[in-house]
Amino acid sequence: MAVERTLTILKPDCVRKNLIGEVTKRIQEAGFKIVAMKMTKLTEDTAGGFYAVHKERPFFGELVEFMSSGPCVPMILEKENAIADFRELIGATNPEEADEGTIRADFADSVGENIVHGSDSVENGKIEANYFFAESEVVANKA
Ligand code: FUP
Repeated sequence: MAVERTLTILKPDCVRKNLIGEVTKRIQEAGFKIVAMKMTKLTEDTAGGFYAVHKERPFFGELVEFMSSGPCVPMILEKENAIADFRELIGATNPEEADEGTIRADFADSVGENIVHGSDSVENGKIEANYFFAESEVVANKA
């Protein structure tokens, strides 16, 4: 299996609930290497740009408001089969549909406030990683 990268964001609800440590621990214990990480607060423009694909959807306004409501923690994660494995770790977008033991099933309140983002393809992962990180902020994590 190929080594892939995925972009995750520990969303503002994750930060507000003091779950940065718990969620990061689960990510690392599942075998993902963190190769870039920062804390930042998105503006409505940067949140809207990130989710531009959803801009015609009825939930777009709330999504932008939520994603810019407080600090978040984007990370680039590296692992074999990272895209699919990470989406398995976090569970379905709607926490009510997420498998037991997944991050969203355990911690998310709703489909809108669902704790973490995970890229849905290698190609989108690259675009999303570039959205948050300069090449100089990405390290080769050999740990
Ligand atoms: P995911 O890939 O699991 O992050 O899900 P999507 O790309 O489909 O959706 C991105 C974000 O839009 C979700 F994390 C939350 C928000 N959303 C809603 O608020 N309502 C919906 O019905 C679908 C998505």
